Amino acid sequence: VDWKRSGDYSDIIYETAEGIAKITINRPERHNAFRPQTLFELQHAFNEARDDSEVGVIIFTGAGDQAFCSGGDQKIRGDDGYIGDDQMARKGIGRLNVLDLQVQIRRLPKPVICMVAGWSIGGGNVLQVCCDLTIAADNAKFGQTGPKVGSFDGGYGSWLLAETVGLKKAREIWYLCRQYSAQEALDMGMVNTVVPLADLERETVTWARELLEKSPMALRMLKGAINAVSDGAAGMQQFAGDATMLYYMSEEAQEGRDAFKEKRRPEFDKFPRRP
Ligand code: 2NE
Repeated sequence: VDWKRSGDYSDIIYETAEGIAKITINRPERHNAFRPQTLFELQHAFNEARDDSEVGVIIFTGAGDQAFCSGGDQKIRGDDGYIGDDQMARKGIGRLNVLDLQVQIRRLPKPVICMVAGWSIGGGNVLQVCCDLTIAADNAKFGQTGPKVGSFDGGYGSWLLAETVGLKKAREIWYLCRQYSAQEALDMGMVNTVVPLADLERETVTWARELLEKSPMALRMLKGAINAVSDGAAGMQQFAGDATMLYYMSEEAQEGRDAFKEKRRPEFDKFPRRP
């Protein structure tokens, strides 16, 4: 794939090609642990991909073949969150802005494929769980570490994981902080497939191309529908917004708009009252 790099980022890489955006966490010296700046940049890049009408699928990955992401950068963890170099940090205030990124991935109306080589650990694995699909290399290793390092994710990290692998397995993963091979992750339904490391990007791009052949609106509605069940009112809000968008695209809704602009009564009688 002839990736074209764009954007001015320090912690990530943003690339596009053939209708695919690839977003890479680029801190391999820390197994791609994230700091506040990483998350600001990821949020920006995911928005770019959302707004680019040429992009239909997003691949989310980590630089190198040792890790997708090892979660929050413990070396810059303060007493109330992760300390960056922004105005909050100057007041000694930390951030947990990975939670905003999780929500953003869930709300993004295009499929996000997580491409995992090596470690997918802690808050990194929660991001993996939030993605729509996951392609794992055979060297991938998965796990949560919260109870070991003084952290936990009681949101998507807990109950979306439980929805994905079942309650008993989710408790085991969180309570015991064990590490699981790619094959074990596949067996418990946490990833979609496992491929040799050398084939990881090729296979992921194949999945992305397959998605690009499908109806973008159908994929958007399916992502919203599947997420709505576990996202409660917020999920329904997004789904309802999509229903409004589809209604705006109908002649019936456009008749209402046109009648207002032309200062006449709308002629809704010409539209069938569907069963
Ligand atoms: C991932 C793991 C098991 C890998 O072990 P190993 O032995 O293969 O590598 P090593 O030597 O530990 O790591 C390589 C370098 O990356 C750094 C290490 O410190 C090391 O650098 P040096 O110290 O040698 O210079 N590194 C790795 N992970 C890092 C991290 N998260 N922060 C900063 N530096 C890191 C092993 O490295 C490991 O267990 N890592 C920690 C995983 C972890 O506990 N993550 C945080 C969970 S909490 C979280 O993410 C979170 C949340 O729960 C809720 C909200 C927000 C965040």
